[in-house]
Amino acid sequence: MPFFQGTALAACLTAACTISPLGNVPAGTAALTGIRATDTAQITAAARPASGTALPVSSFRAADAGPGISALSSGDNYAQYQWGLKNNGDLRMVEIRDRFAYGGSAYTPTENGPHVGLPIPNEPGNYEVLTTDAVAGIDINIAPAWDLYDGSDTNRDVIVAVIDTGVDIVHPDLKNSIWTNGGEIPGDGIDNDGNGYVDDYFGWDFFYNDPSVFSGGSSEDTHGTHVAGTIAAGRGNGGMAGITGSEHVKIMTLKALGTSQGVGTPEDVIAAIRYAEANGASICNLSFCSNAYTQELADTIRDSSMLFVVAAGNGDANGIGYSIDTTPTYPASLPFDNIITVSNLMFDGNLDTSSNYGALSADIAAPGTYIVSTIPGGYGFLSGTSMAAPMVTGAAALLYSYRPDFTVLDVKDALLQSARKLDTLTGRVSTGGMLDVGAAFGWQKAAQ
Ligand SMILES: [Ca+2]
Ligand SMILES: [Ca+2]
Ligand SMILES: [Ca+2]
Repeated sequence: MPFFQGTALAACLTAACTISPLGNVPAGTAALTGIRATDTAQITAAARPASGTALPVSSFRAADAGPGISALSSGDNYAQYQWGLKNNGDLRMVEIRDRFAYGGSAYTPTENGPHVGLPIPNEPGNYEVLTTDAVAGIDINIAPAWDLYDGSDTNRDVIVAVIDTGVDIVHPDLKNSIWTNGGEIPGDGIDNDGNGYVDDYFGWDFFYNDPSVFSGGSSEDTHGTHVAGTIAAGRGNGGMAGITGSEHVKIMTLKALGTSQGVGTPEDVIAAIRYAEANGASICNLSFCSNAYTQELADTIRDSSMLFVVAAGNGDANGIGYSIDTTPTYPASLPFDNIITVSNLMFDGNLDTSSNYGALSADIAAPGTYIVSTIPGGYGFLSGTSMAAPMVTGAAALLYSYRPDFTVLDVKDALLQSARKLDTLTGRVSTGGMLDVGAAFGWQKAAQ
C-alpha cells in the first residue's frame, strides 16, 4: 500500500528545535535557542507531520546545567536534563519565531518537482523572540514512586510493546531492557515457535517484513529508540534514566513505521498489535496518528486486552494544536476504555502550543517538549506528544509491575484519578491534570 497523506500513520513529532547554547546566560540556566522548522521562513510540506532531527546532548555546554536531578538518579549523568522527571525551574527556552510564517497549504509545494513561491522576507526585524521559563514542580513526581518500587520485592515482570519505528536494541542504555522471544532461536532461518514469523527473536519489523528491528546507521529508528528510552532505559548505569529501569520491564520492539518520515500503514499496526498481545505484552505505546479512520484498527484496539497509551498529535500544518474532539485524529480520539490519550505539557505548566487537546478525547498531559532520551548510538532531545505518551507508558508499566493485584484498567484509573490538576489544563484534557506518578502509587482502588 502506498503511503500518502491522509492514510499514512505518521510519527507524532514536532520538528525539534535547533539548539545551541547562548553565550551570555546566567550560570545555572540552560539556554535553549530554538528555531522550529514550522516557524522558519521557508515553504515546506509541513502538512505532513515532520519527523524531527534529534539533537545531541553534547550541544549543551556542561556549564549550562539544567534541572539538576543528579541526586534523583545519581548514576545517570544526563538525568540533569530530564526536567520531566524533576523540574527545579532552572530551564529556559528561547524560540525565534518568524512573524511572516505562512499559513495554510497555498504555498505548499507539490510532492514532486519544482514549485513557485513568494519572495521570503529575511530580515532580523521579521523575527520575534519567545522566551519560556520553567516552573519548579512541573514534573511527573517520580521520586516517591521510585522509593516505593525499589523497596518492593514483589514487582512483577511486564512487557511493553513499542509499535513505532525500530529501536536501537544494542544501545548501552537499552540493551538490558529489550524483550526477547524465548521460543525463538535467532538467525537459524526457522520459525521455531511456529507463530508465523521466522527468527522473531527481538520482535518483528512489520514495515520491511523481516526480523531486524533496527536499521543501524540511518536516523530512521531515532523516534522509536527515543520512545523506548523514556520508558525503560537503565537507571543508575550512565546516560539517562528511564522511568521503569531495566529490571522488570522489557520493551517489545515492533517496527511498523519506516522511512525518514516515520510512516506506515494501518495493516502493519494491526499485525503488530496482534503480535504484541499474542506474545505477552500488557501495555502498548502508540506515538503516532492519522486523520484517517480505519475500522479494523479501531476494532483491533477495542478488542485487545492491552492498555494503549496514545499520542494526541502535534497540531495542524502550522504546528498549532487543535481539539481532537471536534477534529478527530486516530487512534487518539477513539473512545475506548483501554486507551489513555496524552497531550504535551511544557515545563511552564502550559500545554505546548503544538499539542492537540480535547476534554473528551485527551485524558492527561505529560512532559513532551525538550525531552532527552536514547537515540541510535547516543542521546538526544526530541519534542512532541510522541515524547509525552511514553512518559505515561513508563508510569503505567512501573505501577503495573509494582501492583501485581492491579489490572491494566486499574492502572489507567490510578493514573487518571491521581492526575495533578492544573488550571491551564481545565477543559483541555478530561482529567484537567498532568501525570503524577508519586500520587498514582498512593492511589487506592475503590472497594467493589
Ligand atoms: Ca517465530
Ligand atoms: Ca528461528
Ligand atoms: Ca541510564
